[in-house]
Amino acid sequence: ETYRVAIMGATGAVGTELLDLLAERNFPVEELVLLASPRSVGRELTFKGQSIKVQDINQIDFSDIDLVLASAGGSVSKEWAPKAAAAGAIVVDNSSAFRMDPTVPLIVPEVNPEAVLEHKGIIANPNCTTILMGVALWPLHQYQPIERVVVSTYQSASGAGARAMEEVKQQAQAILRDEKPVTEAFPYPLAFNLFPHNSPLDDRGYCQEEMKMVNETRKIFGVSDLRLSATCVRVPVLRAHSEAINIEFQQPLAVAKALELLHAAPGIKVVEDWDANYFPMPMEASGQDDVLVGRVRTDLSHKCGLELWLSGDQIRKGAALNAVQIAELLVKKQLLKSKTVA
Ligand code: 2RA
Repeated sequence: ETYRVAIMGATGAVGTELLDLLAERNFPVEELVLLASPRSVGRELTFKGQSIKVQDINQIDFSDIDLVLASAGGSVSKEWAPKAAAAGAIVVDNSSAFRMDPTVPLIVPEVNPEAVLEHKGIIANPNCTTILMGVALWPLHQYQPIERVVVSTYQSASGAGARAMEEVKQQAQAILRDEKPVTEAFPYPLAFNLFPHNSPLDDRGYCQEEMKMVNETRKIFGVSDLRLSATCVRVPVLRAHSEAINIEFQQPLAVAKALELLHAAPGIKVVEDWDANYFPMPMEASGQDDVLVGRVRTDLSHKCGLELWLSGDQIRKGAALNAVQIAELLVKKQLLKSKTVA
């Protein structure tokens, strides 16, 4: 069977990665429809050697679409995902609009693939930081329930979009010329700098990005009271996030056992050479499907504690790849129906 697939936000950093991944992974596309904001209408993108014009979302009849991959921001998803689902399409939404909706499965295919069976038309893609952490923690949690997590993130500019990636490069050039850097995509200069994630803060002093890691991980793991505290930081890196994760278990977990579990787990590449002091780096994680995990060590301050470090491509596994893997799961479980008459 082949499917009529629409990409919402086709010209963004995640949108273009979705298009590339559908081709690279040979997803069974009958026809690809590209949707973006009015200012991008008419632009042409290439899919499998074929040039496709970006269309205005207002002109689309979703009753002709089987699958929508949405990455155009929360307001566009809020308006259009329910309409597309009502017209019979299945929507995999990368925005945060529906992630905590109890009728919407929130899925990391390596963690909770079975949740696709519960979809009511919309499936939510978790936040990038949540996906990368979930892939790494799940194999450990399955072996030995996790009591508590403390995570610090080192988030790339790509999390704020393609323009932000350009801006940090321009800022670096400006600073090297002793000029004042332009700050539009970020509130402060990011080049040669870093700052706590600038999403809105709550009354406990946590920002939305940090609470996404808490609430989304609880939903994906099915552990509503999982104890998790996050500090999210934006760093001058282009497209891969890194995370320092401290994990507390009910019983001590030996490093050798943890490494055995991580080596065997899907979506993970263990990267550690202690003699060479070589561990996951964002520069190496960029462009890869796997989450790179390393520097696994016992927490010297807690006998049931374990520390690990990871780097993962924020645009790929952190967004577009996870969404395409959910779409592949829908096909595999015969949940995606083609409206194209055979
Ligand atoms: C960020 N995770 O990195 C958020 C949105 N992609 O800012």
